[in-house]
Amino acid sequence: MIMGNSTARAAENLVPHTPEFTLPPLPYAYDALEPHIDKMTMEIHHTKHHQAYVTNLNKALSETTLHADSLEEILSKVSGLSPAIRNNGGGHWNHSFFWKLMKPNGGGAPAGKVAEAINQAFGSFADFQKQFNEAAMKRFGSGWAWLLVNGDGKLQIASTPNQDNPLMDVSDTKGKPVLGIDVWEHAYYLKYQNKRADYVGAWWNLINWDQVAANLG
Ligand code: MN3
Repeated sequence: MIMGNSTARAAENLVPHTPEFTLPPLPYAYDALEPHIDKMTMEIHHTKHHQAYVTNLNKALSETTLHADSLEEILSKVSGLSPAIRNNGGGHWNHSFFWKLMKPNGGGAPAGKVAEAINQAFGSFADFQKQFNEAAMKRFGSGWAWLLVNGDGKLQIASTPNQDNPLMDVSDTKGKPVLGIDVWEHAYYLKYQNKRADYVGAWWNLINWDQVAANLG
């Protein structure tokens, strides 16, 4: 659950209200994911792009009388809310999720229950990677590719446009994300330019499989 800090808004005595969200710190240094993702990309992505989603989400929420206890709750009913809440709420959730999925010296193949679940759903880790890479490559323009647990409790690969995600009621594929990759150009252009496939390929060297296991629950 991504909880906001409700102190500031509570102090304004606004009822009903939603939490005020803040930029979470990265769990590693900006240069920690080199050479796969460069320091400047990480710094701009976190301090400019992600910060802007947080700032604009809080602004959009301040213009409503919405009451929600968490970002997940907001995303679950985003069809009835403004495009600004959809785009920036998705942006804040997706990036908060994404940073934790990576770590220095990550990657390799998953073990334990993640490996079992992937093998059961996709046949092998190699087949899973192939299908996930296809989802990441076929997303036209900006968006995300996901591994999620769907409503039937099964692992599934999907992609969403812009900052949408499977937690949103507007998503074609709904469920609980366990792994995801940002394929917006801002995630890779400084180092990889138009070569999205090279970025996606390098990203596999960073996966924090312990976090994926925690997401799987
Ligand atoms: Mn991004």
